[in-house]
Amino acid sequence: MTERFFGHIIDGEEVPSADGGNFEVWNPWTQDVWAHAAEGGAEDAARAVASSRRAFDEGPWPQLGRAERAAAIHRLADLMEQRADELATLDTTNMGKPFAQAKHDVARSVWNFRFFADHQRDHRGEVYPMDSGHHTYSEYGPAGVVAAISPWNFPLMMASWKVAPAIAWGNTCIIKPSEDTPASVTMLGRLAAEAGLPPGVLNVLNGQGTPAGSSLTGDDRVDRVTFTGSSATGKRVMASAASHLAPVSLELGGKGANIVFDDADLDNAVHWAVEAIFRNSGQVCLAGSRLFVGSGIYSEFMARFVEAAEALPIGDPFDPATKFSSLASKKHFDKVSSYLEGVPDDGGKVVTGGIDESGRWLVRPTIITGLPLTAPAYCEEIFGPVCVVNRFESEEEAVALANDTRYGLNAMLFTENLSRAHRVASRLRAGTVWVNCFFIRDLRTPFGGAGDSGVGREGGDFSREFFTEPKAVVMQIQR
Ligand code: TXE
Repeated sequence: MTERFFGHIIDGEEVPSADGGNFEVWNPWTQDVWAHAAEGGAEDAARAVASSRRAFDEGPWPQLGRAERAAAIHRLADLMEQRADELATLDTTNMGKPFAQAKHDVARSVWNFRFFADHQRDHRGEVYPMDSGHHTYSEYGPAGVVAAISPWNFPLMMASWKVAPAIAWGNTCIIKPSEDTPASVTMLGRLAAEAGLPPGVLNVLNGQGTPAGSSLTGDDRVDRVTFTGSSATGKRVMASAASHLAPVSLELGGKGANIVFDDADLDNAVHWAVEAIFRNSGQVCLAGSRLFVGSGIYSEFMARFVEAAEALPIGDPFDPATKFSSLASKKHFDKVSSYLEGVPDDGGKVVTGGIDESGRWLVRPTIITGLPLTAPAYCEEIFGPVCVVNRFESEEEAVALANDTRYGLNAMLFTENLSRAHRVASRLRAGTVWVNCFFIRDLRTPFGGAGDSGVGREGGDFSREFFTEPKAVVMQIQR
């Protein structure tokens, strides 16, 4: 047993599993077990839900004034800021992302808490004057107990997207981080207790999807289920929540289209094409993994894109020079590798990259051309540093190619033609479209996807809709 241990955080205390079970936590760069975490079972899940239920039903959290609740969440954000290096170290060690990116993720997580704390504090309701001599106003009360299930690609940040709006709106929350990355979210639970959040407002349950996650989603004391992960698991989560009619918010996978028109600013387009598929080693639901390039610039664009991909500094994620590192786990390395192994048989050409020969769980920045539109590597989410490229002749063809997918999370387009930018953005079937940029997010705006990319939207007022139980109060004004 290593010294480092991540327990569950229940009722403000860090506790082991009821049966004493635990699992190994890996460092994917060194390929060592560097910690253990509590293996949550049905009994632990039930205990966490009971704790959050009590904290909701008996208070004080849901009844606190908005300013007081905001202040408590800002205290948590302050602590996260003070311990940013520690949190980032946990994510880099546990997941393998370059330390500078992990620091950036912590900063964004802090901002999520601050944003939603202030958003609920400052929010305004609506009043509807009625011709009948009444008026109706809306009230947004907390929904109750939220079960949140988060993935491993942005361990702290994805958790913060869920936890921050959930608790800001007066709910209590149990978060189950991915079994691959329990570290930073457990620390978040410790910091919540240190910040003085009442016991049970934020519980952390560690463990596998089944039984830990499924015990949460299927518990009829849970009022909302928010999940980020694979489309296949999302369907199971939705079915489980349906057993007790808990509304779900699902943020699932993607196969983002990136369209570069002939009139694009090439420096900008190449820069973002690289970021869009190789940041976080491509383990991003928003990755621009299908790239479509106008035939007039195809040769020049490809030469520059390949050169930039090959120039990415690869190495130890704690080395400040590193921009690209290993994949997050052996399981994930095997998945990405299996897609690459199928490429030659499907007629694709690996222009650069491929599986690294070092024995690490490393796939180099990979660019593939010539794949048929039905090949698994072309149409399925690989979730790795693998970009499939096609050329197009017309705007019509580019839009058709981009929309030819079961996913609908995001798309990007690069053009200097303003009319085309608006026209194409409007025709793309995607929850977010970036024009001449990538990865920019304003937390007030809707975020989510269509088709296999998910159900619902989060962000700003969209999060309010999900994490509250809106009520209409009808007042008689004239007798
Ligand atoms: O995902 P899972 P995995 C995609 C990506 C990746 C693939 C598999 O393509 O290769 O999913 O990754 C919990 N009830 N994305 O296996 O299974 C699980 O413990 C309740 C896209 O990690 O979806 C973890 O906490 N919970 C993505 C979380 O669900 C369950 C991010 C995600 O696991 C459960 C990650 C169950 N029955 C992967 N089964 C994105 N959208 O960004 C599992 N879990």
